[in-house]
Amino acid sequence: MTRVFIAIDLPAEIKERIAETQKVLARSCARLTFVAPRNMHITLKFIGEVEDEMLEAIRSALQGVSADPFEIAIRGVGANNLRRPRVVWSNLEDAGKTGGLHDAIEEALAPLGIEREERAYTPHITIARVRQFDPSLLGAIEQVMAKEFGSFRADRYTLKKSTLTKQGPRYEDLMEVVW
Ligand code: 2AM
Repeated sequence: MTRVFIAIDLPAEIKERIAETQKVLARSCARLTFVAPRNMHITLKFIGEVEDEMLEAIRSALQGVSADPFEIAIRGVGANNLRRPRVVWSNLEDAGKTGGLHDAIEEALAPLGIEREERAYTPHITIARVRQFDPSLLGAIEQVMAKEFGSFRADRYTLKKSTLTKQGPRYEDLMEVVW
């Protein structure tokens, strides 16, 4: 079995800027797990554990799913719940294009029996996960809330393998779809 998901990668300079913001969040008294810069990404679709045969079917189905290249601006820091966050993330400005790609991927994978997400899709870049909340985290988020991390032209996505280890997840690229 292989644990897989589909994501858009980020330019190195954007990941570096997000890492600077992690330092500000680290000064709060909350217990946080930070996403390593090399692992930062925009998830398009989390699939989970699949057999080899299914993995091949996913590869074939994705061949036909693309978009026209589009601009993504990474701007602002928010959270899944601003009063008591569990996940701290950065938001995207992309005129809904990432959401459109997510829908197209779900459409292509549904015939394989891969379920659509019930929750509405909110494209984001996870920056930190909250292990233990402390109110000082809210002030720390406020300090970085308006940060701009830069923009880039999205023209590909990647099918990734995720291996969970004690040191955190390790991601490997299995396939890249370039538009
Ligand atoms: P997150 O960053 O919002 O937590 C790889 O695990 C990626 O898939 C993560 O970025 C994670 O999103 C996303 N994902 C979505 N649903 C998931 C699930 N049920 N389990 C693990 N990761 C999930």
